[in-house]
Amino acid sequence: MNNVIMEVNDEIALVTINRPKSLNALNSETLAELDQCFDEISTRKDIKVLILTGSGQKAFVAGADISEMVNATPAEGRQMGMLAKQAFLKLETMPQVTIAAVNGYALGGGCEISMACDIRIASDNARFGQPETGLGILPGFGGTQRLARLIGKGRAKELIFTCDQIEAQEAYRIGLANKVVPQDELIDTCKKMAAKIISKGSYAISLAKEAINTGMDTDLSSGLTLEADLFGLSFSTHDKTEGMTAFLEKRKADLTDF
Ligand code: DAK
Repeated sequence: MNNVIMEVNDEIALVTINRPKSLNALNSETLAELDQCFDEISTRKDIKVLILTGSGQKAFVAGADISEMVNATPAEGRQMGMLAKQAFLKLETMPQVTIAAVNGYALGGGCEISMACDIRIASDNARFGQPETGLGILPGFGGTQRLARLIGKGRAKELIFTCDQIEAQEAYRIGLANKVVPQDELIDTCKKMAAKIISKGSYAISLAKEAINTGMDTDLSSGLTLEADLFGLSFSTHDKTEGMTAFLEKRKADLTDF
């Protein structure tokens, strides 16, 4: 791969978008590589958490690649949109937990790919924004949908209509970032959170993720039914027997299902 680097250690895949000269802007080649990378990770049992970041100290991802979009035809634009939709949905629905390590600008498609992750940890220099309407387009990699779901309709509309960039602390205040840390602690903080998540029941976490994701897009009653179904399914696992027995025997549980 030319633009994406993946390293796997301790059941964590660190995926770095590596186009620092254009602030890690997403072109079609990078989207295709990410799609391939997410496909691989989603089938690997030896990976429990994916951490997604950008290379360098300045940007996570500064959006879709404007130099590629400027002359694109509507058909090419649609093709790019479908590629991103496919890759982002894989990221959002994979059984692994996904953490965006937002190490600088997360603009347009950058903000959008971070929102397809389960959790966003921001460095103190991170800036989030949806500048698309200033370019005469609207967010097209899920921004109008995921931003409103994460921070509410009113705030999402304000960010999208004004193109304002917000700093990491403001992103934290409105619930877009889960945590803000100094830049030199960003990856370690993500890895520590990943290790804590890995120490829990990975299969149960994947079911909880599915219940939350699907439940957010449905009515409460259907969401609660799905939760009950998946809760019942968790009673069939080794981890459920081991987790509860270990508690009663006052020992640490050895949870292995995934
Ligand atoms: N695309 C291409 N190149 C980019 C880029 C981008 N998004 N962002 C930065 N670069 C390049 C700059 O052109 C510059 O290249 P050189 O001049 O050195 O060759 C280099 O990265 C460094 O950037 P700056 O010199 O501008 O650095 P500054 O510190 O001055 O400014 C900045 C940093 C992040 C504030 C600024 O670069 C900036 O405003 N960047 C653009 C942000 C932006 O508007 N992003 C695009 C949002 S639109 C679609 C669906 C969705 C989308 C597209 C299609 N379909 C359904 C088809 C998504 C669209 C977007 O994401």
